[in-house]
Amino acid sequence: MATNRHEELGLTNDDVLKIFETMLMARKIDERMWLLNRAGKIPFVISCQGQEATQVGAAYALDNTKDYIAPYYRDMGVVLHFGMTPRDLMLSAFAKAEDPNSGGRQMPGHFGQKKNRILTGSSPVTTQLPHAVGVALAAKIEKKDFISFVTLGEGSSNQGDFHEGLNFAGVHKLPCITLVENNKYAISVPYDRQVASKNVSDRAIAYGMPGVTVDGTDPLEVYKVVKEAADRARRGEGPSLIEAVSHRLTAHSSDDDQRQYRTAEDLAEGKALDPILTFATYLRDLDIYTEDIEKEMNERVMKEVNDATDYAENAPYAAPEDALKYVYAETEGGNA
Ligand SMILES: Cc1ncc(C[n+]2csc(CCOP(=O)(O)OP(=O)(O)O)c2C)c(N)n1
Ligand SMILES: [Mg+2]
Repeated sequence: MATNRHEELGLTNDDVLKIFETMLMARKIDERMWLLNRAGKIPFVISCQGQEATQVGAAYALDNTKDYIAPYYRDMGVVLHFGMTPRDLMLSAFAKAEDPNSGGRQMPGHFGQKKNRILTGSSPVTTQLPHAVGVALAAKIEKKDFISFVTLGEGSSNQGDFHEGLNFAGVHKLPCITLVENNKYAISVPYDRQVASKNVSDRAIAYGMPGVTVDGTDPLEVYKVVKEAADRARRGEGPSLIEAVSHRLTAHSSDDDQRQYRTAEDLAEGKALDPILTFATYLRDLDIYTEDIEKEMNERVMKEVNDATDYAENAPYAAPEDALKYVYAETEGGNA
C-alpha cells in the first residue's frame, strides 16, 4: 500500500477527491476551450494546464467563505474552488453579456466576481499584488479575520508592483499570501533569462517574510505550505511568499506556438509530471479513486462542461450601447 500523505495534513479521503475533482474540472474546461478556439468559436485561450495542482492545493488551504483572492489569468483552479462555475467561465470565453467577470468586455482570464470575493484584475501583470496587499491592510485596520491571497507568474515577479507590494506587506505585517506560479517560462523567455536568483522565493528575505519553494505538481505539498502561511497570517504574524514550480503544458496562449522555442525533451518532461495523472495515481494507489468513482466523476464533470458550453454558446451578446456602462456617469434621465 502506498503512503497516505494527506491524513498527516489533516485531510480526509473526501477532501482529496474534492481537490482532484476541481483539478479535473479545470483541465476539462481548459481542453474544451482549446477545441472551441480551434473551431473558430471563441477568440482566445490562456491555459491552466500543468498548474492545476498548485492552484487547487493552494485554494483548498484558504477559507473560501471569507478570504479574498486576487488571481492571475491562469487560475481556473483557484476561482473554481472559490465558487465561480464552469458556466461563468464559458460565458467569459464566449464574451457573452452574462459573463460575471466583465459582461464580455475583458479577455478571458480577467477574473472578477464580487460575491465570491474575487478581485477584478487588469491586463498589466502584477497590478493585482498591491491590490491584495491593500485588502490585507483593510483586514488589519478593521480587525477582521480574513486574509488575502494573490498569485502571479514568475516572470511577473520582476515588475515593480511585486517589490513595492511585498515590501509594504512586510513592513506592516499584513495577512497576505503571495503565490508565484513558476512554470519556468514568461511566454518564450526561460527562467534563467528572467530572474537572477536561484529561486523567486529567495527574494522574501528582503521583505522580511518567510519564502519557500515547493513542488507545484503536487497539490498536497502546496496545500501544506499555504495552510501554514494562512495560519500564520490569521495569528497576526504577517505575510508569506510561496513559489510553486510546475510546467506549462500548453503554449503561452492560443496565439503562440511553443515548439518554436522549447525542446522536445522539455515538453516531454512536463507531460511526464502532469499533475492530473500523478495525483490520480496517488489516489488510485490508496484505493480512493476507484474505477467506479473515476467513471462517475468523469461523467459528472463532462456533463457540466457540455452544459456550460451549450449555455454560453447560445447566450446573447451584450447590447452595443452597454460598452458605455460604467465608463460615463449615468444621469437620472439616462445616459447624458
Ligand atoms: C506589465 C506587462 N508587461 C507585459 C505584459 C505582456 N505579458 C502578458 S503575459 C506575459 C508573460 C508573463 O509570464 P509569467 O509571469 O511567467 O506568467 P505565465 O504566463 O508564465 O504564467 C507577458 C510578458 C503584460 N500583460 N503586462
Ligand atoms: Mg511563467
